[in-house]
Amino acid sequence: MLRTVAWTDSWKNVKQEWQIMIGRRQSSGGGGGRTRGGMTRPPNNDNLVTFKLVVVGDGGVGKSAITIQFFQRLFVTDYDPTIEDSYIQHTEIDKQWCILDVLDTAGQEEFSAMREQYMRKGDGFLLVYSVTDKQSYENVMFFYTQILRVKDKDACPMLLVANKVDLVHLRKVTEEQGRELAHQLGIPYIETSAKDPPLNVDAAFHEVGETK
Ligand SMILES: Nc1nc2c(ncn2[C@@H]2O[C@H](COP(=O)(O)OP(=O)(O)O)[C@@H](O)[C@H]2O)c(=O)[nH]1
Ligand SMILES: [Mg+2]
Repeated sequence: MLRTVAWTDSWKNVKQEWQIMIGRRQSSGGGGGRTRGGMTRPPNNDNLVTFKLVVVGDGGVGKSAITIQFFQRLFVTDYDPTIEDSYIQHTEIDKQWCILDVLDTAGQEEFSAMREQYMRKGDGFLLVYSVTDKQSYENVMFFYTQILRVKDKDACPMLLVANKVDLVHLRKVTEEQGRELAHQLGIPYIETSAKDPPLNVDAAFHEVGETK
C-alpha cells in the first residue's frame, strides 16, 4: 500500500489519551474560530501536524452517529442528515501532539466541486455502509473509486466500516461479504455499532491508516 510510514505508525500508537475537544464548526461557516474556551491547549499549537480524516458513505448509514459517538460519547438518533460538520481534537501520538480533524460529510451532489475538494484534501477516509442496507454496501465502490481518481493515486489510507451491526435481525450484508469487498479494495475491514454500548467506534477512527 502506498501510505506514509508516519501515518501508519502514528495511528498504531495512538494512546487514546484524547485530551480535549476544542471545537466544531458547520462546514458552511468557513475555517477558523473553532476553539471553545476554557480548556487546556497542548504546547506549540501552530506546529502541530494535522490528520484530515473524512467520513463518507450513503445517507443514513450512520456517518454522523459514529462521528458523534467518537467525539461526544453519545448516540444520536435524529441528527439532521443534511448537516456536514467537522470536529477537531488534539491527541498525543508518540509523545508528540497532533490534531485529528474529522469531516462528517452529508448528502452532496455526487460530482460537486465541494465533494471533490474534501476528497483531495483528506489524508484518510472511513468508507461507511450499513449492514442493513445492501445498496449502501454496493455504493462503497463508487466512493472508493472517486477518492482515488480525485487524488490521482493508486492507494490512500481507507477503512471499510460496516456499521449498525447491532441490528442483527435487519442485517442484509454479511460479514463475509464485507470482508470480501475490503479484500477486493485492498483495505482493512471493521464492524461497528454507534448505538450504546458502541462497538469498535474508537478503533475505526484509530485504525484508518492500517492495512489488513
Ligand atoms: N441501531 C443503530 N442505529 C444506527 C447506528 N448508526 C446510526 N444509526 C441510526 O441510523 C440513522 C441514520 O444515522 P446518521 O448518523 O444520521 O446517518 P448519516 O446520514 O450517514 O450521517 C439514525 O437514526 C441513527 O440513530 C447503529 O450503529 N445502530
Ligand atoms: Mg449525517
